[in-house]
This record gives sequence, structure tokens and C-alpha cells, in this order.
Amino acid sequence: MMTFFSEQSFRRQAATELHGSTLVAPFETPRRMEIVLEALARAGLEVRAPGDYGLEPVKAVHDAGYIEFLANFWPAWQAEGRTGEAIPSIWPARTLRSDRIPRSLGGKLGYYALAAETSLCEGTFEAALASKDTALAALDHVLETNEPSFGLCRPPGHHAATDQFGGYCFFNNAAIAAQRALDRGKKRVAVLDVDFHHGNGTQQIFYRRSDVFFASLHGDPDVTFPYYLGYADEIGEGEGEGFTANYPMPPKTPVSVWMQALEKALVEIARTECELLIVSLGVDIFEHDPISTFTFTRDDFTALGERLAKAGLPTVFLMEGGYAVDDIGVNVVSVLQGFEARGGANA
Ligand code: 6XA
Ligand code: ZN
Repeated sequence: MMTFFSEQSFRRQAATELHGSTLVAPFETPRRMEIVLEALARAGLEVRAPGDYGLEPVKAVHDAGYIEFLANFWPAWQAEGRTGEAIPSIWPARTLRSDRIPRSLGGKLGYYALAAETSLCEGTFEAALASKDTALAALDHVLETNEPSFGLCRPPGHHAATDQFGGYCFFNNAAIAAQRALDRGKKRVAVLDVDFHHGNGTQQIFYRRSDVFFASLHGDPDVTFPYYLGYADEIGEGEGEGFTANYPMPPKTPVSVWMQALEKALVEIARTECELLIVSLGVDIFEHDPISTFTFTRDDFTALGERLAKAGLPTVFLMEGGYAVDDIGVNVVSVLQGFEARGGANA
């Protein structure tokens, strides 16, 4: 399987994450990428650098003001004499106005953020650009060869909404790739999100549309980040009704139960006649993930890859979460090798 990664992804070197009541070193560390790259090399998988796709594919999905905010924030923050990383501390919450975008950088920060754990720092915008380029190169490879691919995206993307960042995400790589697949002629695309956390951004971006089917298997938002989206009764709206499917599950859900939910999602993907599968591949469903509560073992990741191959669709895997750093490489490669073992290569 061909894989893609951009060294520019290392440009984000955040020092802080607000975790509980303390500032900690971010779980989403660049070291994750080194470990995955080592595992890809051990597995003999070729890694290519993506080209520069520019901002057009980003504009096709994200709000222009939001893109400008991310592009300009760090220089503007520094020009104000601020040296530390930026963490939002107030939002246009329900009792406040959300129709004003304040001139103040702190005000803008809260307007464009959906959570407080993800700091903005030097290199974040550049890394986010590299991450979407990685996703687009992986997509183009599948479109051009019909063979599967893996985009080792960093930062991840599935929490990023039309005009909001958070949950370590800035640009929604899966959504940007899905939109390009449509622009290049696919009639309908499936985004299957297996990350432990609900892909709220991807859902929001396509919620009223029928050309992207979005399915997410995740920790029940009643007790899990991002808390305010990802319930089973969210099925899409208007033209999009029936093109969103959510499978929230409680902590410690057995893998056999998770796999049953996957079967349901795959039935929906077949029903909606999707022509391409984009997998938002978070391996934070691993039993030892430090911030998640599912129970996947390494062998379960292989089985997941095998099952996805049986869907018989051209497939792009895009990296999302996964924070058990020592195991992240093996877990990712297990999915990819399981997929290839079952003939997913020439689906
Ligand atoms: C913040 C949790 C962020 C979750 C990030 C993630 N306390 N999303 O892995 O998939
Ligand atoms: Zn996650």
C-alpha cells in the first residue's frame, strides 16, 4: 500500500494542552509520527511526500474567515507582544451573541474554537496545510491507480468543523479529501470514522448533503468528548437525511459489539451506493490508549483491516487519533496489512 507523509507536519510543536485542571505536554505529540514512520518502514511500505495543493481544496470545505484566522493568528499574536501559546477561555456560548466576530484576538480565538485543550502556536497553520496535502495526495493516488493508500495526517482533522478548530484538529482532512473526490467525478463518497471520538466536524460539514455518507463509531458522547454531538438520533437533515449514521458505545465496549456496529455501518455504505471509502483511522480505540476507553488489541486492528477490505471499495485511510505512542505504529500497520491481506489492494 502506498503511504504519504509530509515532514512539514512536524512544524507544530505545541508545548501545552489543557487537560483536566493542568497544562500538560500534548497527547498529540510529533513523536507519534516518528513511531508510525518506523513501523511503515519495517513493514516495507513506501512513504511519499505530498505535493502542494494550495488553499482551494480547503476553501471548498472551510469558511474563508476561519482560514484567514488560522493563517494570520500566530504573527498577529506575536505582534501584540504575546509569547506563550494561545488557549481560548471564552466562547459565544448559548447566552451570548454569536453573530459578532470580535476584533480582539482573544475574542476571535474563542469564536473559532470549539474546545480549550488545543493551543495555537508557531507552525500550526503550516502543519495543518501539510496534513491536508497528505490527505489529498493519498486520495489522488487511489483515484489514479484504484489501489488503496494511507495518508499519515498530522494534525488530525475530524473534529474541525466549517469554521472551528479543537480536539487537536484544524482542517478537516477527510472532508477536504471527500470533497475533492466528488469534484473529480465520484457521485457519492463514504467517510467511515473509527476513531474513539465522534467526528463532529465531518458530520457538521456534510449534515445537510446526500453526496457524502458519514458513519461514526465512537465513545458515547453522553460521557465522552466532544459531548455535544454524536448521538444515535443524528441521521442528517433535509437532503442529508439518511446520510449520517452514529453508533455511540459505552466505555469498555467489547470488540465483538463494536464489530457489530461496523457491520451496520457497512450495510449503510452499500445501501447508499458509495463509490469510494475514506476511513478516518483513529487508533485511540486501543485498549491501552491513555485518553480513551475502548478495548482493541493489535489482532483486532488486523481484523478491522480485513473486514474493511471486504467492502470492496477503493479506500483511503487517513490518520486521526491514537496516543499510546509506543503502540501506535504497530496498530496502524496492523490495519493496513489486514486490509492488504484480504485483497483490498485491488478492490
Ligand atoms: C480532549 C480530547 C481530545 C480528543 C482528540 C481526539 N480532552 N479526537 O483524539 O479524535
Ligand atoms: Zn480520537
